[in-house]
Amino acid sequence: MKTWELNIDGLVGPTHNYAGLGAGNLASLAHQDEVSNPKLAALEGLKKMKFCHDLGLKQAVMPPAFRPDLHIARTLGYTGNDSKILETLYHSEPKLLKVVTSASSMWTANSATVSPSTDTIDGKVHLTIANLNQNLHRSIEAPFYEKLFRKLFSNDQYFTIHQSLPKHHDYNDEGAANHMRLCSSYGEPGLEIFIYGDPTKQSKFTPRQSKKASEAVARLHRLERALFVQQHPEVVDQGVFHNDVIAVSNQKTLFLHEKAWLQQEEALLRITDNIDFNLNLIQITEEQLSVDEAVQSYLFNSQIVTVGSNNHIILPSHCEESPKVLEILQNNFQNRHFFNLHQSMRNGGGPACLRLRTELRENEINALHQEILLTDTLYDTLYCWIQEHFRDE
Ligand code: SUG
Repeated sequence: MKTWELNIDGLVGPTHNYAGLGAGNLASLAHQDEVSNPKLAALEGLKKMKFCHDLGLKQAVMPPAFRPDLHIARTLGYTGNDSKILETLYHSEPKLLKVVTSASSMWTANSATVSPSTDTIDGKVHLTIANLNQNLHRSIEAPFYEKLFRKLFSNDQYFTIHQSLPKHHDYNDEGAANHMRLCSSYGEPGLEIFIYGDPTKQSKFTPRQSKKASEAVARLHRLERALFVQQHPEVVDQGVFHNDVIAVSNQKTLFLHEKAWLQQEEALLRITDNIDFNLNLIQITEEQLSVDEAVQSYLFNSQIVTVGSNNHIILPSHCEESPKVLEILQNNFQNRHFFNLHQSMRNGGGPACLRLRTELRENEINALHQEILLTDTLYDTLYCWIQEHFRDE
């Protein structure tokens, strides 16, 4: 049966803003309090989705979480009607106002971890909602995602949805941003790789993904083959707040920086021992591109996708500004596509952050809630809706 890669991108919400809330996320901290343009942000994201759709990939779009989330403010004892609460927060607790208005559900790579049915013992697709426990503004996304995913993947013949892990720092889980998969081709069983951090090894920033959380997700998903790899503590302190800021995989390809993981050589050996095909390893040295330059350009926060027998790489346009990055790309990828995603990038969200991806068989695609699949008509509708209703400042 035909198998597809499905990318589910989050539509940017109309309250998109720069609040400086992303812990360990240098772009978010650097752009705090700048003026945002929600209309442009939504159009930039939509353009990338349309491109993937036109390329012949399966592309879906997730609605933004309802914001401001005044339910949280009420839980914290604020009373009155919505405008009264907003005004009170503005004067007495402006940080909470930023939290409840954040449009952070756009970064769907953090919404969940998904394992395709080819990898699981019971032959079902498993999806675990991320608790996003580390940042308050992101933790309030979990109930939204849970409700949504239960509707989108509502057929329990094919899909098993797991609730988010306990909200305790031992189980910090930020979803697919710290999860990779290698396989010989779509439709073939894969090796799933979970990347976690160790907070006791950090001096500056706390890692977002815990080992216990990764292990729990692998158990819940009943995986045939899973490996656990630790992020290098130094790169976390340099702004690699998720593994997808320094590594990306697709089918046989693993594209990463040499400093991404602790004991990387040993980790790569474990990977090659667990696969039955030749790994296409593209490992970039510090000399070719420093970790700082990788974080600035977001080179590794790209999407590598296969169309027919060709690999395409979808990159943020920041990458075009660096001769070193361009050289790496020219030497390794034939089909390069650059997207201006400046609005999201200023909050630390590149092409890969904006999408949750998985592989689905034809019958699993057909069992999804069909209205989220991008079509030319849905694109036109969303485009007009954004033009008409989103503010530009
Ligand atoms: O969690 N930024 C997000 C960016 C998430 C990127 N996702 C992946 N790498 N997969 C975060 O740090 C900033 C919000 C603000 O500052 O207004 C923020 O939440």
